[in-house]
Amino acid sequence: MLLYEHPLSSYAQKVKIALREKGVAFDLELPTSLGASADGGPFAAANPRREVPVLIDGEDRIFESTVILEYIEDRWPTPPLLPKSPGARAAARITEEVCDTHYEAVNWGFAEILWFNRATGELADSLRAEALRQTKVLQAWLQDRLGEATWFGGETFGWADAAAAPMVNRSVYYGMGPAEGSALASWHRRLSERPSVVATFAEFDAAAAVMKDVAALYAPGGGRKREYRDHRLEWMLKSGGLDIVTQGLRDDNIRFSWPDPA
Ligand SMILES: N[C@@H](CCC(=O)N[C@@H](CS)C(=O)NCC(=O)O)C(=O)O
Repeated sequence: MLLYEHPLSSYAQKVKIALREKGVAFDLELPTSLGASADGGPFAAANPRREVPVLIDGEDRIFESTVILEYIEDRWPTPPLLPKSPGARAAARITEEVCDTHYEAVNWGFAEILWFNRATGELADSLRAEALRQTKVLQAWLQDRLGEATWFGGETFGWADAAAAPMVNRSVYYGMGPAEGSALASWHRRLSERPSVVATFAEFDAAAAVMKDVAALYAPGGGRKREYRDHRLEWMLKSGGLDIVTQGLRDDNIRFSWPDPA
């Protein structure tokens, strides 16, 4: 079992938490071609989008973190991460969907400034302020779904917890975590004690500590391109970062999703 991943990827973290909850052994590999224009190699062959995570299980090569999570649940049903009732299963999937699209895009946008230096001065300030404002909206939405429960699904840690964990933890890392004393803050603290999450967050912290060096590869002339796709691209545009996109096109250090233009 091999997982192509990046330790900072919230999608990869969600998958690692699920595998670890189920006690499945796996190897981790950061694809050397991630962000590079070269598209050869087994990673690109497994996922034409050239995005992590990708799970390789014998002949099965699975990309898209939600599809991977479904595969994990089918292949290793015990302990289940999805609840039993159709309504509760749908609720867990909705939490995941919102985290993967809306919340992740905000976290990504903040990192474009923090790590990838895509804006300075007033533009950076206004994008950071916008990220903070939107983070509060998303945390209020999550808090409402959590209510007073221990986990998003009630008594048992599950699907929605695995999906929301990397998102909220990233906000905490940014200094934009849930308000002290809130139910969401207590949930984050509880979560951070689970072995599956401890391991996954430790990998995140180690990678975040060297991120400034990695970012140089994505500077103009560095040879790597950041992927500006769907929700992330929308975040940049709606939050006031249109100039960042046009500058990235001029510098040729952003890319859109597959298939690549000629
Ligand atoms: N919808 C995909 C999104 C995966 C994704 O965007 N992964 C990012 C890392 S967080 C990536 O690999 N980007 C490719 C790149 O930056 O070149 C999923 O859920 O797996």
